[in-house]
Amino acid sequence: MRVNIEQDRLTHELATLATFSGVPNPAVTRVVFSDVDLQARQYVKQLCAAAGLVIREDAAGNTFARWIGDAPDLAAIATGSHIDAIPSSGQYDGTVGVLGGLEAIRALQRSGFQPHRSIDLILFTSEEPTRFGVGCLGSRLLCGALEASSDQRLSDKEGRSLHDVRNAAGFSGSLEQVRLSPGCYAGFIELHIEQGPLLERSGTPVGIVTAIAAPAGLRVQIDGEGGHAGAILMPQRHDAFLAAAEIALAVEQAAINTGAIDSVATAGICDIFPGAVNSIPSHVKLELDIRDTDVVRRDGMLHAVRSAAQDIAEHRGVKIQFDIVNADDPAQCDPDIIEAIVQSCRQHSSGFQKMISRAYHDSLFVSRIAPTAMIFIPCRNGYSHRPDEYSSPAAIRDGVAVLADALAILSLRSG
Ligand code: HGY
Ligand code: MN
Ligand code: MN
Repeated sequence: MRVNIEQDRLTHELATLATFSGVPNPAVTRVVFSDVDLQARQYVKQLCAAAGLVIREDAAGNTFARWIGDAPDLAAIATGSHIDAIPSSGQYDGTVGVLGGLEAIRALQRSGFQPHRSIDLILFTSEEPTRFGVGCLGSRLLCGALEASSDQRLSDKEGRSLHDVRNAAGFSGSLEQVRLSPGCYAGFIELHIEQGPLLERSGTPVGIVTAIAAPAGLRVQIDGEGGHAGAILMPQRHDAFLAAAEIALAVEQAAINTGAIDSVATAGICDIFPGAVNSIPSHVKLELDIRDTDVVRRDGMLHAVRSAAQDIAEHRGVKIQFDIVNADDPAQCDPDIIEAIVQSCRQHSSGFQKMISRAYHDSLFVSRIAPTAMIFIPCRNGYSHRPDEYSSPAAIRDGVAVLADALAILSLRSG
């Protein structure tokens, strides 16, 4: 199938979506259920409606836009990603998979293709951990990796529960209804920027993801003793921030000590209380991100960091509370879905390389209820989660074309 991707239209739509942001362009901040997120959702739904797709939203805000096939009772095929964006990030993370997925559907429509299995475009709620501390909120709920009781358990920095925030955003109903059963989809493909430099370095237009690394998120609360920065002498101090600093260095060391290049660990959030230059930090909240393609190595890093923290607590005379927010298994992508993407690359005589994803994605959880794989496209210097994140219109066009034909291949597969 030779589909024709309307590159300029898609470029314009991505640029328009980027204007729904809490910070000035080119940076994007779009926290889930914020006003700009709701405006962005509205914009995407308008585009889906204009393409004649049938739209439904679940109680968590996952949004499904369906192109009904001539076998509506067969399990559908789906594509999609997220539009929420971490503070001061870029315009392409997630959005390429949502608007690119829509353009893939529109290109198939324009080509006269008639889907057998229906094709869904999914906008997953809250892929980023920014507001509620855990990533992939919507896809976790869809596959049952997050229980409905998280509705009251999860809250944002203002102490507002997920329940209250999502209801205020117009998403009511029980989270019990969100869960989808295995087999609900016959295949899922997510198009996403690589968020790494490999494809650009090798000059390869398409990455086919075979596995997604295992992420873990931790929240560490450190209680020391505060006091006057001038009056309290060094031997008397129990400085919560210095304990946090040692923990951050232990996190880095844990990743280096595995000896594996796939082990990564980051201390991305450090909130100091009271946060005055002349007051010794009495309390610190540290948030850690630890990942590996190998779950045994990942758990070894968690153990190493936890035991280092115990030593630090002892010799600094502080109290340390460790909470594991999430420690997820890695995902293996489905060989049949991978094969459909390979077939599509061949149809487009597009070069491809198979690779793992070190970033997590909604595919990590969709893979628990549907055969799943991902298409990566190059991004400049591998930059992501920063304002200069960029993927060229041509790279996006090529990724969307491969996605379109892979969806067509899967849609025509009978039961
Ligand atoms: O952090 C991640 O891997 C994803 O970009 N949220
Ligand atoms: Mn991201
Ligand atoms: Mn993403």
